[in-house]
Amino acid sequence: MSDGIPCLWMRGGTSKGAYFLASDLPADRAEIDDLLLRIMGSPDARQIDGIGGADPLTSKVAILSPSRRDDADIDYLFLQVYVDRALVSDAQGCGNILAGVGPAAIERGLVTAAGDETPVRIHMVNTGEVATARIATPGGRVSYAGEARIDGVPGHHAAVPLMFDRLAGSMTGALLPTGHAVDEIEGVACTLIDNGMPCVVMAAADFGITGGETREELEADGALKARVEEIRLRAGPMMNLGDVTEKSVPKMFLVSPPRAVGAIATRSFIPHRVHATIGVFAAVSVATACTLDGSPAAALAVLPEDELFRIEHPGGAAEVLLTFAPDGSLAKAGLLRTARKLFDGLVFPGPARDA
Ligand code: NQM
Repeated sequence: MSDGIPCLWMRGGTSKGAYFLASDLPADRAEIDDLLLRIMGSPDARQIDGIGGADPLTSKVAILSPSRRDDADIDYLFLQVYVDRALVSDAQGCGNILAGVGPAAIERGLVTAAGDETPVRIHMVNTGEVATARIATPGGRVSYAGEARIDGVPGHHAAVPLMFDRLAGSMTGALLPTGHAVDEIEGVACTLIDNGMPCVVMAAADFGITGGETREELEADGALKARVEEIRLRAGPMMNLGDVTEKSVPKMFLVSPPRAVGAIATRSFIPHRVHATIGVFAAVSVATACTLDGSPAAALAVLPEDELFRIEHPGGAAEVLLTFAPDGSLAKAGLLRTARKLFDGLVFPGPARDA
């Protein structure tokens, strides 16, 4: 490993991470975790001796391999490398980093470009679901240039539409793991929902805030963070996630009426830092909560006339497409992202950490 490990450093949606081929990494998971901590520079609040960006949103890893499944081209394992703890977790997926998986798979020759646009079917190993990403490949090469823009990312880039068939119960076994659209925890009405990401959706007003606060203001509010965490620890076992003390799920959402043309405004704890924008699967889960009678989200939401739910977040809004079957059940979900190759090279892990 002293010769370096091939690594693509990419922006996926509103996150950033290191993309590896599984064949370039050790087979053993404990060895991978140790290597990734040394590559990203964790544990250290500044990740100064590694390539991590000192924020959970820029300390992410995708590991790619050819899929053996008939319905997928690529297997994508997502790993969250904690910034200030020696912890690497596969206990959640990531739809933002997912946006870079199709381009990375084509760049690395795992998928052959086919025409101006190449569909890549991605098996998300963390949850078992399959996503289809459509990648711009004019002339047989990935193009990152285009006219699509997503809030939270400056400029315009090639569109990476992501479509999902079945996300319900991705980690908890059911869309509503408790069987209810609303449960009361510590006196707060909560929707415990999993449409791709386990989330707890609550009204910001129940916490005495407007829901329009900045990331910094929310992170500085120790009493608020403690109350949200107390509810999260109670919600985890109710959502079949067990003890979530050491887990990055469920994500905690404080929602309020939309400020602009959106369906609802959100602020999310993921779970200890506040998201600068919003997670992809989390946005799908919150959009779904907006459609559930009794949910605190439904009470505040302005439902769109078409199927495009604009979920407002601190950096603007994410557009979630939800399509429903004639019986009212959710048929498909989708989201537009962009991605960009930032750096392609060899990464050199730091020295073995002291025992
Ligand atoms: O919910 C951050 C991100 C995410 C996850 C997090 C994500 C998703 O924005 O699909 O994308 O919630 O930890 O990268």
